[in-house]
Amino acid sequence: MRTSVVIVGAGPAGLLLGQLLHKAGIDNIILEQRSGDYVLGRIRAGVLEQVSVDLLEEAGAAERMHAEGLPHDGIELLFGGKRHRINLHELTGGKRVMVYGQTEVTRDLMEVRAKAGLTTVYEAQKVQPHDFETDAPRVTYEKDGVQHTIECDFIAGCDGFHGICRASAPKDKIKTFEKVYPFGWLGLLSDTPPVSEELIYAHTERGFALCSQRSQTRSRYYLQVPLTEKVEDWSDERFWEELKLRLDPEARERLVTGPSLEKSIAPLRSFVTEPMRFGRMFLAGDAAHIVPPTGAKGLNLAASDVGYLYTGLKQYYQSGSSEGIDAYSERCLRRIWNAERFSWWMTSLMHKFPDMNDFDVKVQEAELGYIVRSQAGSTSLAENYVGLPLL
Ligand code: RFL
Ligand code: PHB
Repeated sequence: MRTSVVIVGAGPAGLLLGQLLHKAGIDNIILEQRSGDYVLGRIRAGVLEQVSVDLLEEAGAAERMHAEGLPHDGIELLFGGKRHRINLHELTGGKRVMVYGQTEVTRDLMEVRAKAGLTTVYEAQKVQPHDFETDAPRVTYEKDGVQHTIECDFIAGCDGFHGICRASAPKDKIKTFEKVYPFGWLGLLSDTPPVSEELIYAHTERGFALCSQRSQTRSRYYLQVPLTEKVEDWSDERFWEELKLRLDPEARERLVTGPSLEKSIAPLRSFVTEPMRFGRMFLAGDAAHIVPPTGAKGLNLAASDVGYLYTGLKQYYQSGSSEGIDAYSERCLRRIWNAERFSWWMTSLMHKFPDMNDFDVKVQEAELGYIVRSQAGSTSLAENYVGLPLL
C-alpha cells in the first residue's frame, strides 16, 4: 500500500490534518489504535480560539459548530468571594472564543472524513514508523492479526502524549522540557444548565474550580484535587458539595446539580519537545507538547500545529518548495512557548500549591486584583486567552 502522508492518531489533530490535506488534493491514511467510539468517549477541551474555528471552516467541518457552538465575549474570575468579568471582546478589539466541545469537533471531523470516503484504520495495533530519516519512510501496523506496510512521503505523528512517534525519534536528536504540577483536575459532565452564562475561573482557599459548559443544557465543572485522590471516592453529591463551597453565594444559589454523565481526574503537566520534525516525520498536537488546561490551549495548539503542517505540505506538493516544512518546527515552537508561558502563569495564579504559605496567597490575590483593575493587566490576560495572532 502507498499514500502521500500517513497520519498516526485520529484525535482532533490527526482528523483535522487529514481533512485539510484531502481538500488540497493530498491523499492520506489515518491509523488509530482505538475504536471510533472510544475516541468519542474521551471528554476533554471545550474552548476554541478563532484560529481553530478558521481551520475547521477550511476543513469543511464547521457547520454544526456555527449552529450549536456558543460564542463567548468574556470570562469571569472569582476571588476573595466575588466575581469580576474580563471583557475579552472589548479588550482584544473584537475577538471572542467559541465554546464547543472537543467531542463534537472530533465527531464532525469523523463525519466529513467518512463522507469523503477516506481511509481511517481504527484498532490498528503495533503501529510503528520506519526509515523517516531517509527518502522512503514507511509505517507498519497489525489489524486483525495481519501485518500491513504503508509506504509514504511523510509521516505525521498526531498520536498524543503516549504515542509511538515521539518515542521513535532518535534519542540524540530530541530534547524535552517538563514541569509536573502537584495536583489534578477532577471533571464532571452533567445534563444541567450552566451556572452562569460565561466560564467562571475560581481562586479559593479550598483550591481552584472551573465552571464550564458544552451547551445551554450541558455543563462541565472541574475541581482542583490532590493527585492522591481516586475518582471512586467522589460521589456526585460529594462533588457538588465541594463545588458549592468554592463558589460565590449567588452562583451557589443558582447551581443546578444532577447525575454525572462522566467523571475523571486528569493530572496537570507542562511539556515541550524540540524539535518537532525528524527527517520526514513531523509531530503535532499532544504528541509534541502538553499544557495544563487552565489556559484552554491544548486543543488550540494542536489545531495551529496542524495549520502550519498543512500549509507546508501543500506548498511542497503544489510548488515543490520545502520552505514551509523546513520552517514547521520553529514556527510551531514560537507559538507553543507563548501558550506554555500563559498556561503555566494561569495555573500558578489560580491554584493552591501544597508548599504555599500565607504570603504566597496574598501575592496571588494582589495579582488577581491588579488584573481586574488595570487595563494593561486584563488586556494581557484577554489577548492570550483568545489566542495570539499566528506569526
Ligand atoms: P489526542 O486527542 O490525544 O489524540 C491522539 C490520538 O492518537 C491515538 N494514538 C495512537 N494511534 C495509533 N498508534 C499509536 N501508537 C497511538 N498512540 C496514541 C490515540 O488513541 C488518540 O486517538 O491528541 P491530539 O489530536 O493532539 O489533540 C490534543 C487534545 O486532545 C488535547 O490537547 C486536549 O484535549 C488537552 N486536554 C484539555 N485541553 C483543554 O484545552 N481543556 C481541557 O479541559 C482538557 N482536558 C486534556 C484534557 C487532555 C487529556 N489527556 C491527554 C489525558 C483532559 C485529558 C484527560
Ligand atoms: C472545558 O470546558 O473543558 C474547559 C474550558 C476551559 C478550560 C479548560 C477546560 O480552561
